[in-house]
Amino acid sequence: MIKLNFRPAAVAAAALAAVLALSGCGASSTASSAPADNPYGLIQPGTIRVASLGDSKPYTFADAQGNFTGFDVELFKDVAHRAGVDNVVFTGQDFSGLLAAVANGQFDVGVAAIGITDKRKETVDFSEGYLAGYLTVITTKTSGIKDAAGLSGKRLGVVQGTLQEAYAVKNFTSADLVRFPDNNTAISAVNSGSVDAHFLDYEAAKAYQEQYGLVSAADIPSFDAPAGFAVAKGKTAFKEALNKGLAEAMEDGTWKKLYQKWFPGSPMPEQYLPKAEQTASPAPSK
Ligand code: SNW
Repeated sequence: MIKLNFRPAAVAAAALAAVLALSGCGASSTASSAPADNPYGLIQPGTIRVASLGDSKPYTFADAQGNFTGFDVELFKDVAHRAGVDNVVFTGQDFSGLLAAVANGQFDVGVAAIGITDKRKETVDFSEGYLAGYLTVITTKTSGIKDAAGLSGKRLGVVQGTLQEAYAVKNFTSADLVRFPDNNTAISAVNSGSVDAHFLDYEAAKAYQEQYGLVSAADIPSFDAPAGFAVAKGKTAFKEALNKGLAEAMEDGTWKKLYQKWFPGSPMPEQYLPKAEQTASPAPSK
């Protein structure tokens, strides 16, 4: 493959490449080509492999044809395009394995309304936040559960590895937690009566309420853990390109357009709107 050619510049470049390879300075050990061809250290240069979820409508889900869509999916594709990558491949995973799969290099990024927390930052890095909302308990019309206190002695579903699981362990101590691999399985259990309620993200809860006539019993703010794109630690150029694309998508109104498309009628977190549309008055200048 390498043609030997003794022009001084080529020799110098080859020597430099050898030094970089020996010193491990190729940024990412998973990069399969030189950093110059693969500035983001992608698993396959030119393609972004995304770990996602097939059943978190309207954030991330697979449609009837098996194509991934939803707010997070469309926002991520837009941001990837701004970063110069149009080939974006989504794969459905169980939530519990998602961050580990990103950390160990099976995927370039995790996109699934993943809340940014210090605990998760031990495993992966995150882009800036792009969504801040509520965690919601949904139940049947006949369960009698009207609020969080009503969960006492009841069987409550959570998806393994979610913030809902952590919150329930800490705060719903008198509920009987039942762990599920994904939302669809948990909602089937609610509908069949084998659990009394399920605890999931606000917009996904809304979608299931509409689909199955379920009702919300509690909304818990999760604004301190806004969703971000999860990337392997050390992929700084990739993370920064995503952050730049995100900021542009927010400033030019793309974020707002997607939010209104996928979350119609939901309260809009102001911090992601174009600066000119944010009403919070700036600190008075003296
Ligand atoms: O923390 C929230 C955030 O404020 C926004 O509402 C989007 O969802 C969250 O990131 C929480 N999401 C859960 C989590 O990060 C569940 C993710 C999922 O089921 N896909 O664990």
